[in-house]
Amino acid sequence: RKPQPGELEAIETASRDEISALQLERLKWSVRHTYDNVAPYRAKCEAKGVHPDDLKCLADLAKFPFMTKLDLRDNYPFGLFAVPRDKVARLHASSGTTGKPIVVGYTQQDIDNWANLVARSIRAAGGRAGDMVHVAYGYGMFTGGLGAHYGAERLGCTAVPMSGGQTEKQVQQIMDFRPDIIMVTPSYSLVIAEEFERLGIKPEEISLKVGIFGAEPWGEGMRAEIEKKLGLDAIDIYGLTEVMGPGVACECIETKDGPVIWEDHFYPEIIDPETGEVLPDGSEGELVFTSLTKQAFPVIRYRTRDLTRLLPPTARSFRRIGKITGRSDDMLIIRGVNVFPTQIEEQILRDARLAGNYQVVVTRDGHMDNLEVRCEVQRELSGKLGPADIQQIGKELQHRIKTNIGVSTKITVMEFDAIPRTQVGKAKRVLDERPKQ
Ligand code: ADP
Ligand code: K
Repeated sequence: RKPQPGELEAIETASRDEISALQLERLKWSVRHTYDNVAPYRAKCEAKGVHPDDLKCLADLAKFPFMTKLDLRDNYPFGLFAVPRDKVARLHASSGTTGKPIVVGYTQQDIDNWANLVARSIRAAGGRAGDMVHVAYGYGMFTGGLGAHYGAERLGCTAVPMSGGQTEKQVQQIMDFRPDIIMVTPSYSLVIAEEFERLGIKPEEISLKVGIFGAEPWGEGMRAEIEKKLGLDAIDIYGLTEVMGPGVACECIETKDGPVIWEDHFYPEIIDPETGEVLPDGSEGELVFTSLTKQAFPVIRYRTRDLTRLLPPTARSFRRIGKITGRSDDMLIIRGVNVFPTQIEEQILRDARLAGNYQVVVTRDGHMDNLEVRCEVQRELSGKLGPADIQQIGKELQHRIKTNIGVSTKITVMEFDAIPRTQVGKAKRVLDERPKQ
């Protein structure tokens, strides 16, 4: 399934000089476009004393201000869009740090580029026109489902919009339709694999040849396990809503050595998360992206908070990213869904019966992450509520978190003062008890 000569786009095997020249030309356009059309971005540039004319070479980008999730939150919902609302063909959303999600938009051309890049990603993973692609990423406001779907169709594949959940039906359908490719979170792929095991179906009886896995970190151990249990090649795809969605970078089947960044559309930098200084390729730091072609929602130096390294080109002329080793903020990824402790806090505080002290405990049960929220009733209610009241409080909180953040939780409502207080410094809100990758 290694791509044959002629199957790749010319830019995928271009020289580094050609790539840099294209990047500079597009970068100038993108910075100018954002400066001219996004008032909050222009204000940031003015405050820093930089202007699009200052961009003469790629390295000049380091003079420009960063964009962060906070900028998206402050300009909710459409304040950072660079085109009029009626030119926006699609909206998607992802978790913000608080109750309000962050919202991104795409013009028809943005959707088109995205479909092309996901098609390129599926091809890098070994997919070809005519293959059947079972999409088990969630559809809806998340970018995963529709992003994968449009890319599969663009490559000329048969897209199966299964979405997440209903594991028995997933397995039944894979057996009946015989897809070649599955696109899903790595953790859920193992749940599907276990259902196959339970039914006594062997890896060699499963039609899948390639799995394209993303939305959460996973390591080489997990790759080996997925490949063995499902009898396929497991490929890593990376992306984030703010920058586009899945397909910002994707591994190639012939090397499986880290996602290749589609550098003709996204310019990467690695920075020191403390100082903001740009670090040389190979150093570990925070990944920063600048979009080079996006019209509706351009990002200039967007801080992903993902910690990783930039690696030299191998299977393609573009650079790669190493495994994501962590985050420079407190975002948790639970079954592919981004969750901030502050979002949980907000839902707890909406119930006047609950005190503000809480703890979020993340554990791994088999392959799936579980989130437990421990909270306390107010001092004056402590010891006075019966089990039915306690249960009701928990049920309501669980429902609010599910509807507002999109993640299932186990809720433990405790008496006042049951969660240990820290005497010094910040409260320890998150206990991450998952084994290290
Ligand atoms: P997606 O649907 O691609 O997960 P989100 O915006 O919901 O998009 O989440 C993006 C975040 O998910 C990234 O910043 C990163 O932390 C994580 N992520 C996405 N893909 C990967 C991957 N292949 N490996 C590790 N982390 C990933
Ligand atoms: K995610």
